[in-house]
Amino acid sequence: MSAKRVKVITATLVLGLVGAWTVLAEDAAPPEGWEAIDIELPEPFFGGTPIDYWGPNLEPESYKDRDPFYAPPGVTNVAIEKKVTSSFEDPMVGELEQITDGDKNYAKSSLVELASGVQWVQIDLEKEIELYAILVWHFHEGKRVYFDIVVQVANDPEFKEGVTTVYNNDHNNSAGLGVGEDKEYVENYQGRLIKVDAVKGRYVRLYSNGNTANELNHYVEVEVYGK
Ligand SMILES: [Ca+2]
Ligand SMILES: [Ca+2]
Repeated sequence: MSAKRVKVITATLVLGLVGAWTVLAEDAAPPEGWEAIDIELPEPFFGGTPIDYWGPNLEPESYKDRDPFYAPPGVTNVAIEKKVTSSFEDPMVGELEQITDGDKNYAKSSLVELASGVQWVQIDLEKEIELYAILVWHFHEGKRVYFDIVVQVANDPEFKEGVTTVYNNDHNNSAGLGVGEDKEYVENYQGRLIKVDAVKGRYVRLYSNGNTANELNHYVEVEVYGK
């Protein structure tokens, strides 16, 4: 075997090992004792028109299943059936209580529609809870991107004091809540899982500011994982 060929083989092996190591590092084991949390997904919607939108801040669309979500034992969806309030109390379609009713279907009968502009919905978890994720479905009957998604946790129902922002993809501060560096994303039936680093709070507030199809704001369901 020529010296050159040996070099090529060696280089290939090294690259292969580095590649395998990188995959292992990305799939780093969760903290000891944490469990994969069961998430019930709705039926996907097939069809609709392709999305005609690009932004420098848009995450490439993923067609894969989401990686398992790990959390300490006992973490469940603590938002189910909890009271929802909003900057727009009388939705144009649906009722606010549908945001935590467990129904995540894409159909219009499962949709809550709020007015245009910056609007928020807020879930009262009834007591301070340690949070590990917030999972939101805005809309999944077709492809859309929702703008200025900001998610905050606080013990103050007015969100004036002790506010922790756990997601903000408003890069130009058009919602006026500060500049965020999270990504925009195309909605789908898997919802958006926002990991939260054991932040404690009683209230979760989610902002948005229209979408690629119209200026309105929508929710199908919000789940909050904590204990
Ligand atoms: Ca619902
Ligand atoms: Ca913006």
